[in-house]
Amino acid sequence: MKLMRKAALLMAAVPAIVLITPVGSASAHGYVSSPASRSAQCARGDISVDLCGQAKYEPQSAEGVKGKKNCSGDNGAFAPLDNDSLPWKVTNTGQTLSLTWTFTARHATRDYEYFIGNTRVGYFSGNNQQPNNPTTHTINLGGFSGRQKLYAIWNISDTVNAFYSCIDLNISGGGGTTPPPTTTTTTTPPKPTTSTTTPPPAGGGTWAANTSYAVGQTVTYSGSTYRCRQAHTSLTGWEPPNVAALWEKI
Ligand SMILES: [Cu+2]
Repeated sequence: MKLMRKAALLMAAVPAIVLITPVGSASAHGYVSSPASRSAQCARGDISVDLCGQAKYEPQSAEGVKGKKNCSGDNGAFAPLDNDSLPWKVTNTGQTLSLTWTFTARHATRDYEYFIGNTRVGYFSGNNQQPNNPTTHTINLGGFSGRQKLYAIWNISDTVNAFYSCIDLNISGGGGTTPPPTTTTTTTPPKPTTSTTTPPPAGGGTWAANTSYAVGQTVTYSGSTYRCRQAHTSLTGWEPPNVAALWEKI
């Protein structure tokens, strides 16, 4: 609905531009589809629509001016992509990682940049040409290890804008070559939890990692009781006090 309104506005306001540069006019762009970026996870329904915002419908439209280091491009409708506490799936990888962009409009491309924090770990020139769809890049993760957020940035050559994707990684060290990565959730052993002082409500239990929780289910953690807000499988790091999007303290 929003898309159509946007398109209608655009056509009414700037018909000349639409005629001259049809490729640049649609609100259709690109995102990292493999490994599943945060946008891709929203689009395929891994994350509840209520939590994802517009990324659910337009994973390819996290567009903002160049030079950002975030997941939304500071585009307000895509702000949930910047929320590290949502239950994003994490991709296990070695030091070598292949990433695939899916384009819904093949904008002429200045270049692609990949960052972990402020360190650029990948760069590919686009030669100001239209890219192939899809386009795959293989990067080296520069010795980073453990849980990292990779910023994938597609810089357009004929506008001030870029498109942003974030990929959550669990990187194993070494620097050797590794097989192509597969998208999997991390599996870690349950963390020991402290004993509770009050008995849990009916259906409750002590929170544990790698456990499926349904909406409304209650658990105890560190002596407090929490109610599940969104069905999910728990992971270490998603302890109820850490993830307000998943657990409501009661
Ligand atoms: Cu576009």
